Amino acid sequence: MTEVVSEIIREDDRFTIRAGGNEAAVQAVLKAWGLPGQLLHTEPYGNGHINDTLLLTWQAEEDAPCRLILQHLSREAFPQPEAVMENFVRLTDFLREKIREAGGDPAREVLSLIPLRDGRRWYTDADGSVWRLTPFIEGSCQIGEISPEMTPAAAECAARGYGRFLGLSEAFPAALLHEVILGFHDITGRLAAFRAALAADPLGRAASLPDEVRFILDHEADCAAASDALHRGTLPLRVTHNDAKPDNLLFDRLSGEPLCVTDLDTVMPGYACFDFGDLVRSVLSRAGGAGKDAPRFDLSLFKACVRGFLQGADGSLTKGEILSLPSGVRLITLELGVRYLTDYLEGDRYFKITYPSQNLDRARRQLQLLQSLEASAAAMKECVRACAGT
Ligand code: ADP
Ligand code: GN1
Ligand code: MG
Repeated sequence: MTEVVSEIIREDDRFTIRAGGNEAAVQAVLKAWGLPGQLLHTEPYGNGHINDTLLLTWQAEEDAPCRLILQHLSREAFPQPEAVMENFVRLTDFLREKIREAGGDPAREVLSLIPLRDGRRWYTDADGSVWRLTPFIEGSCQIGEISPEMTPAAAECAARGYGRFLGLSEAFPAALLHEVILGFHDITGRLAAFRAALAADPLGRAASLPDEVRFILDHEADCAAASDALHRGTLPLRVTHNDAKPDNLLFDRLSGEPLCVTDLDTVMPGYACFDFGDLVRSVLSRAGGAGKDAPRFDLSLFKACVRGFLQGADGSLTKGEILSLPSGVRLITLELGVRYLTDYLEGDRYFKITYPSQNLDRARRQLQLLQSLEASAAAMKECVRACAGT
């Protein structure tokens, strides 16, 4: 019997997936693929903050049921979703070849798109919204399944996955990628957007945030200097993932090793230290446990991240890039805190929330983490110096 537990609802150009709805919206979208067989089951999947992700169980005629991932791209985050998909196709076609050359299994180690009836690789609906369908990578699991606690071994493993991604993408001409979100890691631009949100204050939320606002504004000058130093031209621009958190990696269920990097929507030219920064801040945030203690620096987790990242990148990082890693951690942590707080001030239009002050809570956690990172700057520096051999 067909069991469908979700409904996709459009509200002000955002889609919401609600449990207990009907299957009509999913069925309508799936028509573009014209897959033989029938939909058995649909459920919301993953804990992404941006796109809508559904896990489908599909009965293809005589065969055993298979699982598919159907995703709707966020219009708020990606005003040019077709550019996102062009990046996806170009990079995954390249990675497939690399993985094949390295003797790997491209069907499991890189995402692939199921083509539509007419051969196109994604579906654009009548409203210009983009949908994509990928085979679910079987035999894979999430970080929490390989290690419920964020241990150094789990952190090292995740870091190896993202280091490998940088290494494998090294020969891909980064200039072929569209800049799908302008100034994504332009921290100065993010601070300017924060100031603008603070001035506009459409919901009257600014008055209740004096400490957070002061903390952020106190960081403006340092942050501009650190960001200028990165842009001085000594660091190579490479293909970076730009959302390098353990949640966006799949691991092999049997070996526990990183298997496939997912969430390729923000692949763009960037600096290695930004991916490393995202990884470390998400590892440390997760180690604290959401909603529990404030996240803080942990040297053994940091060392594990450095070790795994360098191992995965397999010699492709320059000495300058290795020395820049701590800067990436501090900048990305501040940047995400600023992004969450900006969204809170603007009325939670960008990051999905499940309760009203969630973006404020998320921002506070990043700012708390930044305080702890600043107190540990010397330890981070010493660790990367030793790795860079200086
Ligand atoms: P969002 O942009 O909303 O974060 P993601 O692309 O990260 O969405 O997908 C959400 C979750 O689904 C991620 O945890 C990812 O690991 C998992 N996922 C995505 N595609 C696949 C796939 N083809 N097979 C298995 N898991 C997948
Ligand atoms: C968003 O979709 P998700 O949860 O993987 C965001 C990232 C943030 C992350 C914080 C396109 O990623 O930049 O670091 O939330 N993605 C986009 O968890 O803005
Ligand atoms: Mg994601």
